[in-house]
Amino acid sequence: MADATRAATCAGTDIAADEVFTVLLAGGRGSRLHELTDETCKPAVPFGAGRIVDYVLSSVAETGLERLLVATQYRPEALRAHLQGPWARAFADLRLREGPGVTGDPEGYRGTADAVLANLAEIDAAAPRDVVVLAADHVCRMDLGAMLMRHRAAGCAATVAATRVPLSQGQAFGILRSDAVGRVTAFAEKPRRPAPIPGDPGRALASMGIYVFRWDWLRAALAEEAARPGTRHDFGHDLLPRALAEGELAIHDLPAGRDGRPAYWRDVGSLDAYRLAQLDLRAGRVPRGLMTPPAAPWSHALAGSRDSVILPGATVPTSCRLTRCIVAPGASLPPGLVAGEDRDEDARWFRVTPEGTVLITAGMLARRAEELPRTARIETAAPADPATPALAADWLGRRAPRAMEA
Ligand code: ADQ
Ligand code: ADP
Repeated sequence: MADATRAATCAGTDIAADEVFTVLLAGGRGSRLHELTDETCKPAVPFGAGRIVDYVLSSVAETGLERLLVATQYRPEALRAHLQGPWARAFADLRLREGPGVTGDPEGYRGTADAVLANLAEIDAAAPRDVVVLAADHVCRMDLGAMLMRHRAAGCAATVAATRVPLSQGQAFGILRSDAVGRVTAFAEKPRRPAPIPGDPGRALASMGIYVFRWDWLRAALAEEAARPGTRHDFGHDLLPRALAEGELAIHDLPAGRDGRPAYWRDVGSLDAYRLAQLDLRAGRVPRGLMTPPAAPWSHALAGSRDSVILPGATVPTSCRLTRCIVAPGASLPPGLVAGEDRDEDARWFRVTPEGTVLITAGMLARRAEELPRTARIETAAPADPATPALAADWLGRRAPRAMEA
């Protein structure tokens, strides 16, 4: 352990990279993205010129965490191709593990914790001191080195990353309270009535779904949880409350991050959050890492539709007028289509969220075909398969090629 010539350390820390094992939870269906996840898991849904998962992968790679296990379950095909393509060389040890749901077991994984339990022997063989568990569906740039340092300094078995969200959105998250020294004192998973931050009535302190666990603790806790009647096999519902009850849960507060980076974090699990985060990216409000996707150049194609998002492989004539729309890959809009101005009319054909985001897919257009003028395709949009930007190739090029285990 003391051999200074041996171990690579996590960026900005003195923590040896080989003491840490990272598990990326990438298996969820993402049902609140509706038709966008009909054919692919949420992490592989396009975002900017890349895919949602590029953000978390960038954070992991930039921190120098080289041992990564990606746990998948629902429709992993596009994710697998993406990992085997642009990302294959970013990690020394990248494993893609398909959950039982993929291989035909109707029960599939039971919850997020089960995705780790299912790979317990493999993680154990790597003998890590700490395990980082991350959700694959967040848009943020996260300094995981700072979080690991915080975890070690706090000395708890578990550390959860937290950020502030508008109180009105608190129901969608695990909501925390912490004391002056950064111990979590209360936690409720998706509470019906989220508690505001003391002294900050408009906001709640939310779990970002990013955790660091001491492996010896997590291994034992997973085994005990698996046998507990009534468990949901879930980090938010079961493992965090367990750590809290044992007085073993510390908080890593994102805005207090060591390096003063702007704190931007969005769970893009709903159509509204997804559309708004894409607009933030276009407006330059999303901090970029070395390998995060840039805004999609084609997303600017439509003058007068600045609050709409055209996904790669969609076709939108310039004569269309779109307001708050998401145009899905493969959708080919007829000239002159107006959408997003009359909710009731839109709702007859398209999906409209309560907040007013309109999702337009090829299937929805087909249902409406009778009524719409038939036209030739006008190509305004882009490559069918979004790729991680050239910058990434450049950065990755500095590393030796490595084969990925599949
Ligand atoms: P949610 O975002 O609702 O809440 P969930 O959707 O269950 O959590 O899953 C998180 C991640 O795990 C996603 O990336 C999902 O794709 C993946 N996943 C889900 N089930 C899986 C399985 N069986 N196998 C592999 N991967 C799986 C969580 C926390 C909250 C917190 C929010 C922050 O529970 O406390 O506030 O994240 O977004
Ligand atoms: P603002 O008042 O800055 O225009 P909001 O009222 O939407 O924006 O949000 C207040 C703060 O909460 C901002 O710092 C914003 O970045 C953050 N925020 C908004 N929505 C979310 C979200 N879903 N998740 C995390 N942080 C959010």
